Amino acid sequence: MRSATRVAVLTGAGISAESGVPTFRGPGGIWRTYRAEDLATPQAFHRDPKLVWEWYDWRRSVLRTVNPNLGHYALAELEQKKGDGFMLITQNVDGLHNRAGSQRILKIHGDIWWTQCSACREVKSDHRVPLPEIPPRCACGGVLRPGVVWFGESLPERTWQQAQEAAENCDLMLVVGTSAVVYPAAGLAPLAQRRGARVIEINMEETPLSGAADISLRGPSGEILPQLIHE
Ligand code: BJW
Ligand code: ZN
Repeated sequence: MRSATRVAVLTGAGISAESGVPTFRGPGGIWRTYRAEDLATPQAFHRDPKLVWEWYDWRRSVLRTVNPNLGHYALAELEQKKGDGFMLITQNVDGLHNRAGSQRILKIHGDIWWTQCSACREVKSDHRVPLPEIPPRCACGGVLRPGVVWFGESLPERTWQQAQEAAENCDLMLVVGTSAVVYPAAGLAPLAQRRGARVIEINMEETPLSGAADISLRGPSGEILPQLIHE
């Protein structure tokens, strides 16, 4: 941690768990109650945009009541220490890394506070909770969609390219709070390792990545990250 000059960090839902944001898989996970195919695919949105937006509107209302935790703050501090050699790649759409002060962020699955017009493709920030109209509409008359990446969709091209570059060029990668089952994000740590980086995993549980990681730290990221960064 001390000697690394190029640090890439990949985060997943687990880093926000201690803030009170539900994860997707595991106990209390979103996909235990809801089917991903009904809510997080382009087909689901095409079928029932109102249902999908009601779900996102509800998640946005929950996110309004939570705050970043010590794990998010520790990563913002690490960015201060490492400067341009730091990159945070997040699968999270919750905006908590921004609120903790991180700036060098690649949001590979988008942001729940963005909307994208299905007609003119314009992406905008929209923090209204609840939305005044569901589904919300663009000034051009088109239906807006949440600015997130659903199953079967490609990741935002430029952002994904930058994430791959960060993984290829880092000497240390931290992988925090992700089940490491969703691709292509789950391929970033193996990519970094093939290019010679050390990988440290921080997770409450074992994941498909644990065996290959150089170090696997088991526990809550809100406790482990501040310790790692302040040692
Ligand atoms: C803690 C903790 C604490 C708890 N401290 N830790 C078969 C094989 C390979 C790939 C595929 C396949 N079939 C289909 C695919 C592709 C698919 C995929 O990967 N599916 C797999 C699930 C099988 N991927 C895609 O479709 C992607 N696109 C793509 O591949 O494009 C190319 C393509 C184009 C056309 C056709 C086919 C391919 C897109 C993936 C988009 C994912 N979207 C979501 C929703 C985002 C919007 C929203 O929020 O509504 O992204 S799904 C959801 O999963 C979300 C997350 O970002 C993502 C990853 O989840 P994450 O973050 O890892 O969370 P959890 O809950 O899984 O894990 C939490 C972890 O934290 C656990 O390990 C806990 O132990 C831990 N934890 N508390 C530390 N306090
Ligand atoms: Zn439009």
